[in-house]
Amino acid sequence: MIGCKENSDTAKTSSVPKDKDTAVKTTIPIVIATWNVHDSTAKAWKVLEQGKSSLDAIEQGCMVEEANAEGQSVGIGGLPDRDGNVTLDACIMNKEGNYGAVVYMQNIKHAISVARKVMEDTPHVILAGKGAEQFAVSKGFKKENLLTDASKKAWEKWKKTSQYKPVINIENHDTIGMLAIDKNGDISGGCTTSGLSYKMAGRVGDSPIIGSGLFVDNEVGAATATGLGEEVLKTVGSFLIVELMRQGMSPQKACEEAIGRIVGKNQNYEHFQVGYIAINKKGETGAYSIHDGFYVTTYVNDKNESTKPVFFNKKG
Ligand code: SD4
Repeated sequence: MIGCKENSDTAKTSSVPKDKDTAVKTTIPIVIATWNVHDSTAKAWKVLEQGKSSLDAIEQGCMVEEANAEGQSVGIGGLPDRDGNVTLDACIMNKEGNYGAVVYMQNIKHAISVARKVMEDTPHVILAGKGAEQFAVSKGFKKENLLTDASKKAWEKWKKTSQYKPVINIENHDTIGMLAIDKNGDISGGCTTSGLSYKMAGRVGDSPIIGSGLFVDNEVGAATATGLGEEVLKTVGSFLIVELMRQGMSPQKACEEAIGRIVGKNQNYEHFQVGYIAINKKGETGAYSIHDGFYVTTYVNDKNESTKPVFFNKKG
């Protein structure tokens, strides 16, 4: 077992929080991820247990789901765009605030690892499409067909009734956003996805975009998103959450505020889902979504558990 300790860093003070602090108190090390991804969090925890960095934990944790051909939202087996092409988006951020991403990448399942290579081995932060694929191949990644028979069948069924309309729906997806704190108290994060199913060709969501699908500030905390990326992008949700935590808000309140920004601007929020998770430097966590149905997996104190966070739309 990892020697867990209370992180002694004190939160920065601010006049922002008015309500009582509803953050879940935990210890470090800790891994938290969007959705029911026990195998991914278990792998990340194992890496932390070996004393490795939160960055290694994030990469290796996300890789588990990327390699799972049965999961239809990340890596191989991801549902395709409306033309039948599987295109992946991913990003990673480390404790120094460095960031790497790939967008609209095809034929390479470990998008999170390519994103890490972009961060570590290039002077750039984002590579897109063919350029990302060529870069991955130059780094030794294997090209493979990511469209499995099951995802092809699902796409063919969708085509029969969809009239080729891109989908915006409440729960068609399980993007992995993962945040971790290692035994040194350093925070990293990653986000990997095949994006919205049956999206238009060329569409890129929030997941690989810094500040939207993911943001990490090792002095403050980190946040990541799942759900309809267009709404997360328009409100720069993960950056917003980290900045609110910087001002003293708990991770829970900050997630609630970021969802509040979205629902406050959208009367049609019944038709889409967004969920956030966040962690602060002390290892306190928060999670909130617009609708019921969102899950969060947390591995801490040798326990790997999924919970259903509170949500905004109590009527739904
Ligand atoms: C996107 N945010 O591409 C992703 C989709 C997602 O759970 O997270 N689904 O918009």
